[in-house]
Amino acid sequence: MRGKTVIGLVGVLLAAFCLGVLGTVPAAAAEPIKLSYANFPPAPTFPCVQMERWKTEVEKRTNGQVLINTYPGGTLLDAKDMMDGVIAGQANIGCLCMAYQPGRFIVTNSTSLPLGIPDALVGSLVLWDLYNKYKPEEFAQVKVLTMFVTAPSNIMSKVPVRNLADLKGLDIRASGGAAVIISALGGNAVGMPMSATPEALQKGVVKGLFSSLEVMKDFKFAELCKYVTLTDTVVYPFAVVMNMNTWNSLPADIKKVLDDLALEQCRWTGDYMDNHVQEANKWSQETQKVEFIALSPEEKAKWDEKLKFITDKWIEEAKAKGLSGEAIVDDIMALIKKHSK
Ligand code: DTR
Repeated sequence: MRGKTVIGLVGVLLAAFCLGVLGTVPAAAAEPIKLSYANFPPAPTFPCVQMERWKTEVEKRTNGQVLINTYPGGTLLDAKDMMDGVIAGQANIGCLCMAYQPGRFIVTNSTSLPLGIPDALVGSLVLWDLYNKYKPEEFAQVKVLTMFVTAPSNIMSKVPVRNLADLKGLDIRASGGAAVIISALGGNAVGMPMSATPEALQKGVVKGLFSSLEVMKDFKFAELCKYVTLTDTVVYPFAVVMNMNTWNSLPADIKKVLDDLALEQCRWTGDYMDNHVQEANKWSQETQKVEFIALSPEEKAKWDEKLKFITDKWIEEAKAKGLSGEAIVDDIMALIKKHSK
């Protein structure tokens, strides 16, 4: 009887010792945390490429404790439902293009003003710093996992656009700040998410679009749009957000992995975007015989002149909404300088 008690006691002590020393054993044996990640455009496009990269890194860095199920192509949430869908918990994570809801994301959409963001890498770093400085109210209900922007936008069209007269009244698909710019240049801006654009181009609802040029390859727009007019103007800002209850339920070590990845993912995506645009341009020119139209300095000066009022007008509108519009614009200019070095 006594012998059995001793054996039992030793067993208990041994188990307690193992738990103490190998505290990770029960955790590793626990079920992994499964998270859904919704995205609106098709899988081969850049928002989904960055999503797959993030998934791979998170699964690796948490040793499989977190598994991410990705849903590209609007299969879980559509472009315009993304933010509210994540807030409501229809997906744990979602990737959204903030330019599709200009009135909702005023501070972060200011990166779409014509302020000279030179590329996606610099723009992404500018956006991330801006977000962290202002922490706008519209993100209070979610955890922001990262942000990034596209490369600057150019006009892709079925007909050549060599000057302002060619653009006059032309139906060009653009959203948010990009739509403001197309309108200011005299075009007819037609708003819709990128995911609706292939059909609109095919059916002739629009004659072209205003976006970063990697879509010429990723959406095969080069098969329809044989002209690119180089303006290198506006970028479109994106955010990746997580449902707040999901975030609050995560263990501290997992939260740290996700926080540590935020800036790295912003930089990775900007870099991927810039390189991918180069590849897409080569493909468009060499295999699709797309003509790239560079504006003469005199013509470009006329275009820039038309955009001058946009920033001042935005500052006034931001002020009317209680935001420090001037300070935000000054910050963007300073951040462009800082990150361009
Ligand atoms: N330029 C924005 C955003 C954008 C650029 N490339 C892609 C690819 C897939 C979805 C969105 C975007 C736009 O025109 O919507």
